[in-house]
Amino acid sequence: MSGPRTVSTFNRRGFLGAAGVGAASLGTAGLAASGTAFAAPAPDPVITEVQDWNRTLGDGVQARPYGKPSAFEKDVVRRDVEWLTASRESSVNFTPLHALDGIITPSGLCFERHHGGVAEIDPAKHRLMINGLVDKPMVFTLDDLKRFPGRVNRAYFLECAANSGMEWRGAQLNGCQFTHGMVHNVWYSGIPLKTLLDEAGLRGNAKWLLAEGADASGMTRSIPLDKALRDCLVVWGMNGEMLRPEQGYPLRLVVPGWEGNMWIKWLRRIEVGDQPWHHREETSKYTDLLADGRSRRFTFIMDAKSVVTNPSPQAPLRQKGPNVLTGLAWSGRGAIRRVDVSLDGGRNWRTARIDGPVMSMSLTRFYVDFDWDGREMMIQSRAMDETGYVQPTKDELRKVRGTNSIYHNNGIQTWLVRSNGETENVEIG
Ligand SMILES: Nc1nc2c(c(=O)[nH]1)N[C@H]1C(S)=C(S)[C@@H](COP(=O)(O)O)O[C@H]1N2
Ligand SMILES: [Mo]
Repeated sequence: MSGPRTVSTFNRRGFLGAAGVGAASLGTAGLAASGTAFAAPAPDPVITEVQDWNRTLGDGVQARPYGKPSAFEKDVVRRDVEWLTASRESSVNFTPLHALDGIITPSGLCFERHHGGVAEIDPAKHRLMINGLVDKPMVFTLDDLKRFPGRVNRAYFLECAANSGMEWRGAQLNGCQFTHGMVHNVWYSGIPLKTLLDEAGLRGNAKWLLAEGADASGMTRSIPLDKALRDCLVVWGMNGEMLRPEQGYPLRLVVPGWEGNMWIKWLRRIEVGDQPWHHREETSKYTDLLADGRSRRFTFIMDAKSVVTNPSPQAPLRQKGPNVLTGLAWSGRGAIRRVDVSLDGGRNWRTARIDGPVMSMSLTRFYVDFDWDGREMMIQSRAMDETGYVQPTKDELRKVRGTNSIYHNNGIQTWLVRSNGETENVEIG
């Protein structure tokens, strides 16, 4: 489908006026009386003719020693936005959320964010060092790490703090891949970081860790010790196989629920200290500049957020009658408790049906099965997590945070579905 483009920000009054729809009539926008059936099939050559694949043998086994998606799925790919960054080595691409279902992101479609390109590391030459305020500084090979008892498997979302960052000043990018695609959710296999810290022996004054990557950017982030001991993992596995190079092969730090920047890839060193380091990625980057010139410091947790992935600009509505609306919700504070969906720009809400496992700090899938009568809709979703936190509107966020920010935009997204089914990124205010 189309790449990103800029659309204007809509003002609720202006928009409704232009569309010629009275506010009152939108109360049940898009909801026709139920009973609309699927159309009976017209005479269809696909059924009556013999197709090529019926006539000839297909490839044998081993034609694809490592399987790939069907060639017909060639458009389901990560995409970048060329004007966003100066180089592809320090850049980002986006997960095609509109083309996926369930909660697990296929490994090859996980968005990539790196600051010095993808390090291609020979695992035999990779080490993890633990130094600083420990009794015994240690160096581990990958094989050493795989011999530790207590290995775990966990699914967690990773969201870059800059996800939706281009939307602070209004609707920008036309597709949930671009507005919300800096998130992925995979199964990790590895060991609790606590296991390694226990092995090295923490000194009494230990309070912070510095995690460091082996890539050309030498990415470093300070992590409070209580978080490290609570649930951080050192992982080599991703969706049942080794990590992909893009995701930090052969070793990555997992920091559940916290901003993606802290999940150091190509992890090679953990230094234990008594205070944070205040390196680049936690001072000049990944802090939020407020309207009064002050900055929010250490905004680690990713607050509850959700997005409708279908329909969305890259996945417009094709048919009247029965349709399935679906989307994703997540929270860095725990499990998603409820997702509400509005079809009329936030006037009326209904509770979506959640399907699939609901796990703490993992993507959660929701559905609303509905009949569409061809009316324009303004679709929104609103997540609530187990702490009772409710996803705010973008205007509520701007009131507290101003518009200087890039990071931590978890405001409610609006998609305008036109009567021809075409769908656009808009904002109502
Ligand atoms: N070593 C290293 N780790 C890194 C980065 C990096 O550039 N180098 N980028 C960080 C950022 S900003 C994010 S959002 C996540 C992205 O993880 P992903 O590439 O698996 O999506 O990795 C983080 N870890
Ligand atoms: Mo990031």
